[in-house]
Amino acid sequence: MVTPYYLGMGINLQSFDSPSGPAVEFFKQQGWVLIDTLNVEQTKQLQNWVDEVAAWPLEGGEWIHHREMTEAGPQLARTENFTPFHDGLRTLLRTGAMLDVASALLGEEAVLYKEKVNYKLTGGAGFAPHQDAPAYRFIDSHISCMVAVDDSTVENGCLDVVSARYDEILPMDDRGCITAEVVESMTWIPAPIKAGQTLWFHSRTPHRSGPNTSSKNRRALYPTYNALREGDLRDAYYAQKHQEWQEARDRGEKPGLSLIGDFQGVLIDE
Ligand SMILES: O=C(O)CCC(=O)C(=O)O
Repeated sequence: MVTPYYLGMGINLQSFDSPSGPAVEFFKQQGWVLIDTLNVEQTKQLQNWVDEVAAWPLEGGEWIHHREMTEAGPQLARTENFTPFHDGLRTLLRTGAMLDVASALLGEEAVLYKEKVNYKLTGGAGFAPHQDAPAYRFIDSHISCMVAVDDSTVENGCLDVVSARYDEILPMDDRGCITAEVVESMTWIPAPIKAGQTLWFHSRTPHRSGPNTSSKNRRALYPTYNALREGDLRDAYYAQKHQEWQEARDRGEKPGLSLIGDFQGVLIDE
């Protein structure tokens, strides 16, 4: 049985001082843990930073914006590769407490592998049940998290996770998502979290999310970290992604949002 404490309140970042402390132990058991990362002021600043990133032009930068078609018209779905171009977000995700927690949960020194904002604005689509690990080609030891920019609720499409099922890569369908039979056999826990909290999850922890059917946006950062022992591979990751997208375009295909087909919305071809 999962201790609800960890979903309701989170562990205060200040008390996260030991690689063998309760957060790490809980993470080892469940494959996820909730940490209170940002205070109210820092959360407001994060919201401003994400507004700034969302206002960057669609073309002309090395960041990558993706848009989806919703009932309200075209909306931003995701921005990737933004830390080189935003000082505040680079400092938040590549140094300090976030990196320390990633290292403690990985059990060794971590480095940022990639980063994205998922906007999930009103009407934005959800994500099919999947594990992240199959999309990470170059690394074996990695961890992801969701830093909530806005409160994330059942209505606006929070994550659902499965506890204590991160031991193996589960059977996948042709999109790289978990097969329907396996999805039905598992217990999914809704994980609503507050703006400023971070839900850390193992890269094999099954997760999914519904669409945003509310009138409130549900923006979140998703940094992924890998063990530095395997190398600082962030540039290689984006180079490979650009190459695969170009190859898809050259074949006359539409590039997807991810390297697996988990996104359930309709992408607008740029
Ligand atoms: O933002 C969400 O609702 C889920 C995102 C997700 O699972 C992913 O981007 O892999």
